[in-house]
Amino acid sequence: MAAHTIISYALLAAYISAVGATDYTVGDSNGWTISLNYMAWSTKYNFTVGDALLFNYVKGQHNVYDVTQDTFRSCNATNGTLKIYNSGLDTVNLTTAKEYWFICNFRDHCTAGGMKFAINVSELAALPPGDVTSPPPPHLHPPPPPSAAVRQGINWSYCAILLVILWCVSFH
Ligand SMILES: [Cu+2]
Repeated sequence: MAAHTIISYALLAAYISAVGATDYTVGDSNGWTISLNYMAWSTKYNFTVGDALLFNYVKGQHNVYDVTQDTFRSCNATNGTLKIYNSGLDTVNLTTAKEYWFICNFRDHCTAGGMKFAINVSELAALPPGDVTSPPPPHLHPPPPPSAAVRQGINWSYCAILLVILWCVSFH
């Protein structure tokens, strides 16, 4: 197989791993707690379908309500609650491209404690044109077997150096 084909696959694989699903811990190292600005936290990231939010808190001291926009605004979860999480370590899979609203429904944590935020989850981005060399037609070359680097978890920079050496040997 030509070296440039191998490089194409390596770039494609690297790109896929770069855009892969991400788990975001809400509040980062602070977790889900009062007196943090979660609206500000939520603007730090771009969330896409397949990502997940991890809510980390002491069970019984907080909870997580996935709510409608109206309930998010009012902090009144009498209705407009889509889902409730209260394990203390909750994973919320972002499965749909839409706006999500989350509050804590413990006492005044939503109204006064800052425990509310909204995120806009977008579809997975398409491959940008020109960013990755087109792979060859599938029937001309069989797909490469999983490389040793993938199976053994050797890091990508090591793999890239090997490919550059291979490329140099092939063309020079
Ligand atoms: Cu709370």
